[in-house]
Amino acid sequence: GYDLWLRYRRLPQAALDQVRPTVAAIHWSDSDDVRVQTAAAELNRATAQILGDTPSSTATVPRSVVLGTPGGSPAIARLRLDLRGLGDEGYLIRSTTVDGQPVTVVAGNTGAGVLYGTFALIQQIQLGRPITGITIRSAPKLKLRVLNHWDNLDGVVERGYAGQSLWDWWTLPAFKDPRYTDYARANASLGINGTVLNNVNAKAESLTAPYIAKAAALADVFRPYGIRVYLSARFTAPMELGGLKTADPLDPQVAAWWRAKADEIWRAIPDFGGFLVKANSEGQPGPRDYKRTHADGANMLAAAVRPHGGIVMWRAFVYAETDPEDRAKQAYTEFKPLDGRFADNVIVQVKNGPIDFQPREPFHPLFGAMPRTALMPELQITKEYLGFNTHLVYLGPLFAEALRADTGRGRSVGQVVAGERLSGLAGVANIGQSRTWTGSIFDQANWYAFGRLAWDPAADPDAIARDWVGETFGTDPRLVGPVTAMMAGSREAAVDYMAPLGLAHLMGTGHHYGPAPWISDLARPEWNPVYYHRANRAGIGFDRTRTGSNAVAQYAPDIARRLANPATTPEPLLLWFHHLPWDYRMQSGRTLWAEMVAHYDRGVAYVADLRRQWAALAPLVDPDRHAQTAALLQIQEADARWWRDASIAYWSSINGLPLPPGAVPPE
Ligand code: GCW
Repeated sequence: GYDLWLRYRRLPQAALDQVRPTVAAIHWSDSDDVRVQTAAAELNRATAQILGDTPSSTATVPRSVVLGTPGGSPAIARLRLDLRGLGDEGYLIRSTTVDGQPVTVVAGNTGAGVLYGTFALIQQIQLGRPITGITIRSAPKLKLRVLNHWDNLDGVVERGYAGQSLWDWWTLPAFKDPRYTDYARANASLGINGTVLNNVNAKAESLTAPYIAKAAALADVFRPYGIRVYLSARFTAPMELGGLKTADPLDPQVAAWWRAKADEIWRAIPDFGGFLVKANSEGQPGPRDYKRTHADGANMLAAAVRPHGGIVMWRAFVYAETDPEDRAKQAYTEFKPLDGRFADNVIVQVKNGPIDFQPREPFHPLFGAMPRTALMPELQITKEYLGFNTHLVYLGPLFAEALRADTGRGRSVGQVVAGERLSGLAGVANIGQSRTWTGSIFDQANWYAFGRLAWDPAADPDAIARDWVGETFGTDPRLVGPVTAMMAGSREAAVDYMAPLGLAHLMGTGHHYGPAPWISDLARPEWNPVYYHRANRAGIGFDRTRTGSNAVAQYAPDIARRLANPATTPEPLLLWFHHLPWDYRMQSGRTLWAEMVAHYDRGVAYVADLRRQWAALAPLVDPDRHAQTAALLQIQEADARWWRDASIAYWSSINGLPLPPGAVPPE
């Protein structure tokens, strides 16, 4: 699994016959742009492995792939390609002729565009698609496409299920593990252009000179792949490292400390991206400790990084221990009044839903509600709440659902965040030292889907899965169709067996693995599952209408109106917004209770089916990857039954109802 989707294996003969004649040679001459050199090297490597021989790279042999920018390559310039609208990172792949010779051109306005175009061309070859007679134009819809690593300096990855952190802080900066290059290749192949190296629960030490030097070494590895490095910053670093008495953002000494720190970092990393900050959230320090606003805090840091062209990603994931308000409302309550108050190099990072990466949440009400503020959605690639690395849950549909959600303001979430100014998408990484990178083969697809959706939030998750399967397992249609279908329904299955019909936050305390809807005695009320499901003899669900917390009022009027009424609330979100009697009549005609049980059964049945389908694919997958996946599916099936049986047992202890007719009895 180490090769990920960059598995450059020889194509079957039929496909080879189609592709081979057109990749006889690679020509490039932007030798001063390292990203073009990277592109050429990658194409060389891919074609050598996929097609079986190394193409020459000199200009004298007949050219069949020409890479470059009009500014750096006379050959590209002569073609007078129309590269308008492609921006700094877009590309054009076009089959044409040069001096009577057929060529495939990969062009961009910058080396980054050439690099991304080259990976797109490699994908065509990997998938056995023709590369003659094609024109492919593509440019990213979002500017910042970044991974957030929740990696601690001691190597532990918070919510990581793929082993220790990839960054070996101990041997950096001297030793640049070749794996860092492979990490960069994988990201560049998806268009990911930034990485935040350390956990948002940040230690001040990450901003000390030794760690800056280590980060600089990683930045050197990533630069040829168009990837910038960012760091999570601890708000009280001026006190912990600088000996100041305060971290008050309006204190001139504090601001001066951050300016000097920024200068120091940019001296070591000239293309450093900036800071990510988790402030006043789950015990982290922040501007509220000094009675300042989140805008005050963010803008002070923004001023420090501004001279270097840096940015600040400021998280809106806040909920206070002392605040009795519905947790789902708190970020909006705190941030909405700050609209228009953030500096223009600040982007507010907002989780896709209002609670915390649950199997299903409605979209966050801040999207569309802060028209004068750049917002970037944060998705969780690591499956903290979706079965860690053991469950086969393809997150493409979850990500796409979040990005396509209609804000009620004429545009989807993906569209409102794709502004002219700063824009982006953050993904909490699922990567570690595991040989498979992500702790399982299928979790690689979630990294992949994140990257593809950051490039184009409107992309179709099933088409993304299909590409991933083809690149990862090969293009045999007997495999691609079934595996893509297995993936397509897997997230809905997880929702069914974990948290159907809009339920959320039912998981075990601390580790977040497995069911524990009965927990009611944790120190903070909003950590208890009972806070969220509110089940009693009369019914179940969280009333977020006017008779309850009125969280619906945070949405645009049309959406709010629909969500205020159970009859017009989408059933998958029903219990997120409403407390309803167990015999509430569902669209299927079943009672709510019978419907819940049917969902649990459906989820378990889906996983049982995954196992059967995967077993049947054994002849088409290499034994190692097949065996690992089969073993994990076995765990998943047991877990799905556990979720179902424990949940149903608990709910029926509360509602006193028997299992509905036709339900599968627990084991
Ligand atoms: O989901 C919660 C996680 C924490 C995480 C926090 C956050 C990094 O359980 O582990 O802390 O979210 O997003 O800040």
